[in-house]
Amino acid sequence: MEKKEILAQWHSLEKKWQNYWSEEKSFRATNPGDPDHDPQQKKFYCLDMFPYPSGQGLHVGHPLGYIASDIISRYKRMKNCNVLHPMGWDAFGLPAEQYAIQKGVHPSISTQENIQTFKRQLNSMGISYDWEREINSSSPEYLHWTQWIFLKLFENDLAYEDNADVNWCPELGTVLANDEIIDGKSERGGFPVIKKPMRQWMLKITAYAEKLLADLDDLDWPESTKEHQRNWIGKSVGAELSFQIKGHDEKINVFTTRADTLFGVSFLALAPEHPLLDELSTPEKKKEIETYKKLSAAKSDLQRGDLNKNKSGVFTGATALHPITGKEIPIWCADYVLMGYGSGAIMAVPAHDERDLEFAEKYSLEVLSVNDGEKIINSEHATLNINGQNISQAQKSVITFLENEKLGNAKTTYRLRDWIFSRQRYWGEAIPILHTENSTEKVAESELPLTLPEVKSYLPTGSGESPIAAVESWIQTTTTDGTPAKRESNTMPGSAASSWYFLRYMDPKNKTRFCSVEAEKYWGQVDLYIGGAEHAVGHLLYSRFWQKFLFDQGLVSHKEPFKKLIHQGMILAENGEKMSKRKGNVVNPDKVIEEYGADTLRIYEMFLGPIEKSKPWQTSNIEGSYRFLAKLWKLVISEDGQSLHENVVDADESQWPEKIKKLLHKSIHLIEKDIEKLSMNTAVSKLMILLNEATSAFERKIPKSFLSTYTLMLAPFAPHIAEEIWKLLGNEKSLVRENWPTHNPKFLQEDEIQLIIQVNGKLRDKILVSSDKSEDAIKELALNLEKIKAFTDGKEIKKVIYVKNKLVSIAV
Ligand code: ANZ
Repeated sequence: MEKKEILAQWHSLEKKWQNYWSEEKSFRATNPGDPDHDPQQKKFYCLDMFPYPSGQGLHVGHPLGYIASDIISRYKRMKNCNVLHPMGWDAFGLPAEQYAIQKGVHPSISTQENIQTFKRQLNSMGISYDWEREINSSSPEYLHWTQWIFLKLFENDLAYEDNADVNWCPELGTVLANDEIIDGKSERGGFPVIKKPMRQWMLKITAYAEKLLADLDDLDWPESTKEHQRNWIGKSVGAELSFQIKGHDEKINVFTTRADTLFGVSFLALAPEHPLLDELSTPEKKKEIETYKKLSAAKSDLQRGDLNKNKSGVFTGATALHPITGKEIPIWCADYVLMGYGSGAIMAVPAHDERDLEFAEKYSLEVLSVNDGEKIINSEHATLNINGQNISQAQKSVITFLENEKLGNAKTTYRLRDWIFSRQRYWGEAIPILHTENSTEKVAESELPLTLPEVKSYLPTGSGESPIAAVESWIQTTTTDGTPAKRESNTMPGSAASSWYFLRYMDPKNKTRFCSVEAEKYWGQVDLYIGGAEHAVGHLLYSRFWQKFLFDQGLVSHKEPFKKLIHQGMILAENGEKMSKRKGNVVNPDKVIEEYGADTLRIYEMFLGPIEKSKPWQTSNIEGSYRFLAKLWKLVISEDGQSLHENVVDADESQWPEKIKKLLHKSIHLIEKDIEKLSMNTAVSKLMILLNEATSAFERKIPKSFLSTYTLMLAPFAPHIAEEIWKLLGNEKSLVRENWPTHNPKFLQEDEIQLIIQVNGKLRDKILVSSDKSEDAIKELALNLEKIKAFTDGKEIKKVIYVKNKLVSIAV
């Protein structure tokens, strides 16, 4: 058979099985209450991060995670689980809006087209989604509940308006969340981002800082992702204390994690946005400070903080008094101090803080050492003496002193900021809020979903208002009691819908609740969540927050949404570069399927290497995966592809060579373990070895009994070919819910085991013994070894210990 003919056969059977699965609803998950629901089955909820349906369609990088989660889903169905494996669309967002701006096409229309492409591509790979549960985050049925959850947050004072400094991207005409900014530039487009005070909706995620931190410990997530979240939450335990400003009534509050260094303070530094700055700076310094403030406003927090290698600042002309010694301390303004952290002011201790030292050296400020690395020095005054204490003792002493003198107190801060939840854009969920002259009120729940008005231009106004602000007929309304009101014109950010979509899949068509109580109870947590590591903070933190909030409201039954998480690596171009449209090095899965078949694509992507690793695509290596499947095909299927090959013979397991029985049972067991731990590359390799060994051991006469089991094992990986072989083997039903083969443990035992022989704890010999030997026989054997006798002859044997399958230890 030529490759061309094989592919023609494969392509037609791919279509056939894809249609069959779709018509038979083969991948349908059942909810309690469904007529065909089986309460005996275990549930398994396997979720892929839902994609943004971009105009480019899928590239070969997307399926890496999708294929892996599909393999485990198909496998779990064969293990008799009720598998929820859904897919949907994160359909709001900037690209569709930008496309609308350029082409004048309504975002919902271009998004619909893209969704069709994505769906066609996913189906062409045989991904086993339950399409009855498909969701689209921009649909009224879905956004209804996004808005509803927002209202719950609002009712619980977790959504509020604030005039805070925000990250404003003039180019995009919108504010951005911290996690949407990379190195001071917008993640999308790479445009400059500046600080600007604006009215925004905020979600009080900081109220959940401690829970978000504490509950990380129990999650089966990559340690690096948990660490990322811990750092993002950034808990710091320390103290807050105040310094009197000389000649003023006001005090400056600082936050420090090093209260023990209080005697080493040589200056105070205020963030340029600090509210006391204008008031305390002396007249001759005002101009310089104004200029400095403008300079810092153009920098991102990262440029000011972590990336800042050249610290700068301006002396305010004012001084403060040391709370213990009364010494005069200069007050500076420096932009390495961030307004959004602690109190926006620091006590600087150059001897023990690198940033402060850099600054002190630049501006010739005092550097006073107050510890020798272990013990406190130079820290004595009439009211407090901490010399000789260790650092943590000293911290406690200072904090106790401050608390007694009402100068300060212990304090814990978090780096985590509240979530800026409004966007001045068109294509997002309307925020269901009304503004009357004197109040801010929720839109009545009965008015949800609140859909967007049609607009002529999708362009942001640039003044910080969404284009919908101009649609008077939509904006002007009344409250339920008839008071004139204006609708909120800001929309929600992209990460709103993705913060709860995993709940909607549990009961996607529910019209009265985001999902029914029973469905949520039944599906509970996502058992396995697969998606990119770029979501390590943003999405994964926001969705944990919403889930925790819903949990506290008694609306869901688990406080964490995702039990186990895996990040798939990236597929790079052949030269190791990132695949990008701009570089023209994107490999399209449609083409790969066309040339090699869907199952080859699946096998190849899994065979590339560990799922978590990033790895280059190598078109030349696809041949290897193709040859594996083609070899099987030619071996067991007739030339015309319509029946089994005459090589396939009737012979039951008792007639197989012993070697193959062993290998098969071992492979069933090990592939099962591989799938469970998502080690798909090693599973594929075991399937390849098994086929090779069997082909030669059976001398190309493959018994049906072997082929049946092998086909079932292949099914999660190469489902189209497996279904076809299964059918030609004479089975009437699809193998989707056929049982995964069981292995016979008898065949797992190794024939021989290696044992270490020790005399008085020292290794003296190694032997191979047959695994069925008794303990006594093994001890006897060990004592009679020549090498051992050399150490035991003429001595009294005190003890012989046998540690099963490991060692014999002799004491003399
Ligand atoms: C005195 C001191 C002495 C400090 C010393 C450190 C070392 P983490 O651990 O990250 O929470 N700090 C406080 N507020 C700040 C702000 N708004 N912008 C920039 N820096 C700020 O860091 C806490 C430390 O960071 C605080 O403790 C303070 O400097 C500084 F040997 O106070 B420290």
